[in-house]
Amino acid sequence: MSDRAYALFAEQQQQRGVNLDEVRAKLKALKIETPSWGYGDSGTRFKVFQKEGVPRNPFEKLEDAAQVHSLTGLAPSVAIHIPWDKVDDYGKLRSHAESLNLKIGAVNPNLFQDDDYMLGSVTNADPAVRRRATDHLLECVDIAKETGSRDISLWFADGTNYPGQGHIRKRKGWMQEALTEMYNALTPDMRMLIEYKCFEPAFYHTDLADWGMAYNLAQKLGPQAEVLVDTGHHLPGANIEHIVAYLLDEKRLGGFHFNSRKYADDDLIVGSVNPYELFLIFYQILSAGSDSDEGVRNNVENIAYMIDQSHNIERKIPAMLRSVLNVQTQFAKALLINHEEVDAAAARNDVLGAEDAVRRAFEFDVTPLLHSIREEQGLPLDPMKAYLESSYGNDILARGKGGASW
Ligand code: PSV
Ligand code: MN
Repeated sequence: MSDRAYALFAEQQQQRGVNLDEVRAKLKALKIETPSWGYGDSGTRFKVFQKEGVPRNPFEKLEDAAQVHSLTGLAPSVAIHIPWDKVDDYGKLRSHAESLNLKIGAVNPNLFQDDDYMLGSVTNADPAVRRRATDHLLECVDIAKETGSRDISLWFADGTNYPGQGHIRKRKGWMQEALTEMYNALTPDMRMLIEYKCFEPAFYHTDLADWGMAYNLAQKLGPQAEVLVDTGHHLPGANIEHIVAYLLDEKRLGGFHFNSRKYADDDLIVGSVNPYELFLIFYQILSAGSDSDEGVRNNVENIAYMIDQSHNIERKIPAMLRSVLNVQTQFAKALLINHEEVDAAAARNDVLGAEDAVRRAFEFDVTPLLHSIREEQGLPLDPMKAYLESSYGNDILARGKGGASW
């Protein structure tokens, strides 16, 4: 892509009233956290395919994540899942991350893979199981202190498969009890991000099934509790950007787990199925970024953008590269929306004009802009090509098969 292509792009955008300095600054500030489990072997309930070269431990997961960051400049932190990433010395894991120019990001407690949790973790009718689950949450707060992580992301598989199997209201109380204990253990700079999901693995009811339940709980807990929106966790047809706008207005949008879905929680590469949805999510966020309420603007500044995907058949590192690049592309397009133009059309009840002002931004080719930003940052213009031409993918084959699952 030539300087000429960028010059043409810049001229076109300036004519539309887009402030390109601001666009460039926002693009350079975009940070997307990748999940350690996205580098490991994963699959469906039918089969986990084992791949050659998959990291064998959390240290190697960080090394793979460092490739994604060094080629894109977009992914400086890595979320961990405990016990998948359990190590004897978290200080050592943190130093390893730092030596790779990375940080450890959100700590994710795992309360869904132990036989004790079959009928629930923090909502189990057995107080001993609830105690065990709550202790794991507290353990994760301690780990976050050692790794220097701000966020602890909570997702519960808790739910029931049949009417009558569990007492829904009692379980609601137990959930609140456990999270209150955890909340009280947070240091003032930490956040608790509460994730919801409509179903799976429970098929009748899920204790935290939607954003309203997560929001209600966050409100009861206090200002350090916020809602995490996993884009794959809604019933078909849900308007995710509306949920995003609502939570932002309430100053409770903690972050995202980005991925794509066609049917349920498919965990496919973000932007591969519905890039327009991703663009519209960013439209809501950018519009809140200039809100007159300082609290809303602060919320926008503190959103944690994270990937949460399961690469079942595709190679892990290129899949993660594609994911962060897709997010960057849709973010760049959303930055081209002229909000004044949209608002003016809406104010004169020009429905089609308003829709056009939003959609037009999506239709621009942002490649010259992204190339120009990467050039300025000393990054390869095409990070995917650079990775495929590097020897890294071949070098890691020496790890053999049978690496970490998740
Ligand atoms: C559950 O489906 C989820 O979205 C949660 O965020 C988990 O922590 C993650 O996927 C990995 O299972
Ligand atoms: Mn998730």
